[in-house]
Amino acid sequence: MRMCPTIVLLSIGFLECSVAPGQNLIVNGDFENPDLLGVNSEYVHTPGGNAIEGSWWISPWDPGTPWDPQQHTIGGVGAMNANGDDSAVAGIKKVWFQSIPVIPGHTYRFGVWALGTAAGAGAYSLRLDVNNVAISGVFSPTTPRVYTEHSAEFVADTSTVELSIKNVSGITFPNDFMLDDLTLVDVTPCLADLTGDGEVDFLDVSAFLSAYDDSDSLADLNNDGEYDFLDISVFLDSYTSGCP
Ligand SMILES: [Ca+2]
Ligand SMILES: [Ca+2]
Ligand SMILES: [Ca+2]
Ligand SMILES: [Ca+2]
Repeated sequence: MRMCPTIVLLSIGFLECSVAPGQNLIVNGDFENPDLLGVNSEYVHTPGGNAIEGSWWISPWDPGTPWDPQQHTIGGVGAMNANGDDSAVAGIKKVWFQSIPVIPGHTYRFGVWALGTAAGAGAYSLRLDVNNVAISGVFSPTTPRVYTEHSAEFVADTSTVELSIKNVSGITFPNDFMLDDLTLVDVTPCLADLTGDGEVDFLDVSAFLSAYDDSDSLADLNNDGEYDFLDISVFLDSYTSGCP
């Protein structure tokens, strides 16, 4: 996300401040980086492939054979393979985790595409956590060998969040799955985008000032029926942080 300095709005007010919509904040969430950048796990890394319970390897960068030749990224080749942990601590062991800077108060969507070699809870029982707190229920596949997306939203209350994926069942077999295309996207409603085009720029300033002058409900950004400095404050906050 590109931040618009407050001074731009206050002193000039007419510079465009566009941002890339839907930017993925996870590093190497598609596992296409040959150096396994950003990949962390509490499972055992077994580059040679499946050897023990509670292990992982990333094909094709690790020499181990993947559970399935498919990966999810269009035009890509890499995906993470995991053999689920079957110990008493399966429910707290992170298959994958990464710490990511975020904006407190913003709403984010954490998503993962997963493929199980079987169907049902025995294939995988994945849960999405933020700072070790569950933000989702437990996801299992209904069909073997098909990538399915699972996701959940949360509001950040810290400036860095640790995202993690846990396989909570503790089952030994089959419990073999693949992960690909992990995403974290800021889905906070963009209040300052009064024109609804996904960007904040002079057109929104103009629309806000005009609606404010007319006591048009469009300018009542805090929804209290009044048109005052509180709405201007909400507009400025949203404008300066830009659209997600
Ligand atoms: Ca991939
Ligand atoms: Ca297993
Ligand atoms: Ca706009
Ligand atoms: Ca108001």
